[in-house]
Amino acid sequence: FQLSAMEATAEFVVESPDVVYGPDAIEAQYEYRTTCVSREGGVLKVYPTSTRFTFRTVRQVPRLGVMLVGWGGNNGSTLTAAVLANRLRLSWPTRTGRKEANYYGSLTQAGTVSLGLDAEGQEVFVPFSALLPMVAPDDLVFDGWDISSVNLAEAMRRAQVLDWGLQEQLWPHMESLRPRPSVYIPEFIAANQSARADNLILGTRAQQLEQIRRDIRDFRSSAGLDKVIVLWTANTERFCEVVPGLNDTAENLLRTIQLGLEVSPSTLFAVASILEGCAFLNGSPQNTLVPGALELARQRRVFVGGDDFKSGQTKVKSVLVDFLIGSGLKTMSIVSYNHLGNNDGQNLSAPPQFRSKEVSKSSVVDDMVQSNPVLYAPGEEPDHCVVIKYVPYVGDSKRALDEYTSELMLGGTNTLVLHNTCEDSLLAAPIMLDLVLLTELCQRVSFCTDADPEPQSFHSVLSLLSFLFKAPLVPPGSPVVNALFRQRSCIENILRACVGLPPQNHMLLEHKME
Ligand code: NAI
Ligand code: DG6
Repeated sequence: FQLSAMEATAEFVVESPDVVYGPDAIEAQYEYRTTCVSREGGVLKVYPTSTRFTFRTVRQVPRLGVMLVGWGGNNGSTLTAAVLANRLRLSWPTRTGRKEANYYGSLTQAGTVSLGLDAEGQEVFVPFSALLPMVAPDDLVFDGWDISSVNLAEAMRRAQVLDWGLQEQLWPHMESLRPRPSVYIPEFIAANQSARADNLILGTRAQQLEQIRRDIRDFRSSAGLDKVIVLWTANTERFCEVVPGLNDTAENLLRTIQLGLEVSPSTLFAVASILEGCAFLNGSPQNTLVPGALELARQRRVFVGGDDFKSGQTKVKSVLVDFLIGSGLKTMSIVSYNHLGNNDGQNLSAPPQFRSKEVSKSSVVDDMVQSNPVLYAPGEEPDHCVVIKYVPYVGDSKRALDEYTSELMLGGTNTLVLHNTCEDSLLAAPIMLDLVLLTELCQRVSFCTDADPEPQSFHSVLSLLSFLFKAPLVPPGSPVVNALFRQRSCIENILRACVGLPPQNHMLLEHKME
């Protein structure tokens, strides 16, 4: 018996005539094999298809800046602290011993992929980040906005997420970091947030938009950056209404801003980012990326992604329900309760903001239910109830309780109950990291096919990021995939394609022969 190997060196080269490592780019010829299904006279006919792609990945990684909207919040301050702690190689004492900075929870930094079997028939693993050249998280440069003026050191203390010994060491490095003033439109977030709104961009909507754009340009030039990515990690807003003439097209949305009609702060940030050519990612549940913003992103060829980080309870749900329904059990009831005591929880205690979160947390099993017509009749779905309560005492240490009830054969019932306690922001921070690193990588990938030799990028709605979002945005007409390991395979297999490797199929046929 031999353990699978994790290589000491993460570097690998694909030895194949289909893969060329040039000085500027890696070029890979790739055969995309899939199937096309058609309904013909009551029979499903399945046609295997094959398309030859050429993938090109620029090897040079840029100096990357990340602008967080809501920088002074729990997620924003925790992510900044995490990167600094890793960059400075910090360690600190705790009651259970010394801890060292790491990137646990990050798919790219702490996940691995199998390259294949070695001569002994054992799998060889490398870190996910070794698949293609990626920005190193320690090299990220942070900036951002917050309606609250406190500096990042005070924000870290306010968040009460990190051990004191770590906070003390980080304090001098974070004290000078100050969020830029931001756009506050009180009707979009809970009234209980008004006390922290002391750092505001005033003026008309058009002037606010221009200020955000100036901020992005200022950060890019003053920090000497090649690229900036903007990530919304500010409070959850209420949904905004999608109204023809107001925000349904790019032109209407831009006019709405000029006229000072209704637009949410998050949409204003999305528009500013897109106009500056910066990818925009939405880590909260509200419908920031209204049709007009999506059209603008497409016109300007800028990536957008969303919605709502998939960090804890929903991540488990997108594994567990996949397991249940995928195993042929008929899940009939899902009840998800949680309570938390951080500022996010306080904001979500207001009904319109809770509603945004309820929608994104509830959509996550739809594809799994619809994938199994053996179990579910058309239109049939499990009861699904989502409850969130604000309990200040528990702070960022969120408690999540779940009950899944499924039907077994011959009238049996299977009830699973889960209890999870963890620091919410320590789950979210590595997801934020993966979002920016993968988005940046996707910006360096282009591809063409034999039929269409014109190089193109991925669709501006970057659905490859679905693994990281509760309610993934996808291009119009594209299926939404929520099942976590299908989402992970999508990222892994596309990255493998970029270095000419076949999709990971887990068949291990080598070990199924005599
Ligand atoms: P938080 O409340 O600690 O931080 C949000 C920050 O945004 C605050 O500092 C607030 O002052 C600021 N803010 C509010 N409106 C703003 C605006 N218009 N412009 C700039 N700043 C603004 O919340 P936390 O825990 O950091 O979460 C942030 C967001 O991420 C929330 O929407 C939350 O629902 C979402 N989220 C969090 C997850 C987690 O596991 N922590 C997972 C999924 C989503
Ligand atoms: C309470 O649900 C607060 C929310 O912001 C969640 O903590 C966050 O959306 C994470 O949700 P989940 O379902 O991924 O744990």
